[in-house]
Amino acid sequence: MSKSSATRLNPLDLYDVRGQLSEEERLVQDSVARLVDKQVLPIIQRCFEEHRFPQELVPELAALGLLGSSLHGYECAGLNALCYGLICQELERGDSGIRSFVSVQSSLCMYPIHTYGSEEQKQRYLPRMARGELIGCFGLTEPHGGSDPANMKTHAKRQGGDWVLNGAKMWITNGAIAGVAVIWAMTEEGIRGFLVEKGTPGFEASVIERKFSLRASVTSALFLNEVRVPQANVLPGVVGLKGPLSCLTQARYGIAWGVIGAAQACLGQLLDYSATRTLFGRALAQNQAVQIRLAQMARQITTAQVLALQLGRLKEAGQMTPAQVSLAKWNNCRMALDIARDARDLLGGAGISAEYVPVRHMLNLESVITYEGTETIHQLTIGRELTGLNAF
Ligand code: TGC
Ligand code: FAD
Repeated sequence: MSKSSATRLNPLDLYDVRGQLSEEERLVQDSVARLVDKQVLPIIQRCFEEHRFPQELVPELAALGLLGSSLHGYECAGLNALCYGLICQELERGDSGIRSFVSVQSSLCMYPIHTYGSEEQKQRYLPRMARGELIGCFGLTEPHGGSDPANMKTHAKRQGGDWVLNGAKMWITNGAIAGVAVIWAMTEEGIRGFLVEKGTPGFEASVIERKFSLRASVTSALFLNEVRVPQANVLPGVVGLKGPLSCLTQARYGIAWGVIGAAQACLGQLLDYSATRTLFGRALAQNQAVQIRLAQMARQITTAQVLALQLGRLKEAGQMTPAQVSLAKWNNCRMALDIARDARDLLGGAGISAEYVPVRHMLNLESVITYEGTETIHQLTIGRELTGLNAF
């Protein structure tokens, strides 16, 4: 006997997280969901196949206020932490590459300029970035090892009133399409942030080709060879590793929400597929072994949603800590990757086809679980929090 659909819970939101949202938060979620349904989903698989970031969507993202959405002033929308999370969730339901673009622009470029920049830097960059007229990238990782940014080789030395930068950055989202790069470099005083504009002599970006993951996103290598930057382009408000790490805290928060969207897309498609696929005389979904796997996915998504919701409330109250963010980034990325892989399997041969979303999400999530701190880095961060002992 089947249960009437009227009495059933939303399978992608079993604990009614949406019911916890304010009217404004629901409006933001709905408007981003519409954008994803109308403009992202129809083109994204082809973009992935063609290894192309759909840059034509940037004005649409900007028009909805999604760039620097939680910043105040400078033409930014000033939305709350839950809105930022919901934006990431809906965008990543479309593709991790689109969410990546927004994460980098908002949390990794606009946030440091807003938080650590001079008034002149804020005026010069933020409104154009909010309008999508200027794209940013964030250069922290270096070719010799991204997990340990304290061991940075890229350096900047004072020369007269300027700074001269030398070094290289690797795996940089948006790098080759960015008009401005936030480059973190070692100085005599410690790590500092430099705003390096496209076209500055000695500064080059090259696209990393042949990726199996995040193919609808631009990933680049950056090269700095005697790049001269004026003092006016140094972020005055922070010195030390806490500068870039505080930006990562913002972006990791968004990822903890974003990957829920990828997992929901996989489960949603799998529920439809398993209801109509008939094997051994009954729907695939009518097998106990299959229902257990579906239930497991719903449990994991629900747990991730509740975790993200509480993290958002802590953030809104100004109480969120980096270790709490690490737990959510680790848990939710692992959850989404496991679900994407299992959904791919339950689609059988169809699971490897571009007609279905899980394999694309699965491949993307291999990057998402690696960037912004690998799973191991977040586990060790929790370990340090629990024991007080640094095992890095
Ligand atoms: P540690 O001693 O822990 O900290 C150094 C200083 O930083 C402070 N701090 C933080 N501040 C703000 N937010 C955080 N999350 C912070 N974590 C630490 C800390 O208090 C200290 O301050 P102070 O004043 O005492 O100096 O540093 P450590 O060298 O032991 O490193 C810790 C570790 C391993 C956790 C850190 O290096 C790390 O997170 N490594 C992973 C690197 C990473 O995540 N890279 C990401 C690159 S960007 C990217 O991937 C973008 S993908 C974008 C996309 O496409 O979406
Ligand atoms: P490594 O640091 O060399 O790590 C290799 C392995 O060793 C990992 O499994 C790691 O978990 C493990 N490991 C490291 N330390 C320990 C330890 N102490 N104990 C046990 N295991 C350990 N970076 C940016 O700065 N800006 C960007 O915009 C950006 N975008 C990215 C986009 C994509 C698509 C990708 C894939 C990466 C991006 N990154 C970016 C880089 C990303 O942050 C790094 O890849 C990540 O931090 C890991 O660094 P790594 O690749 O050098 O691996």
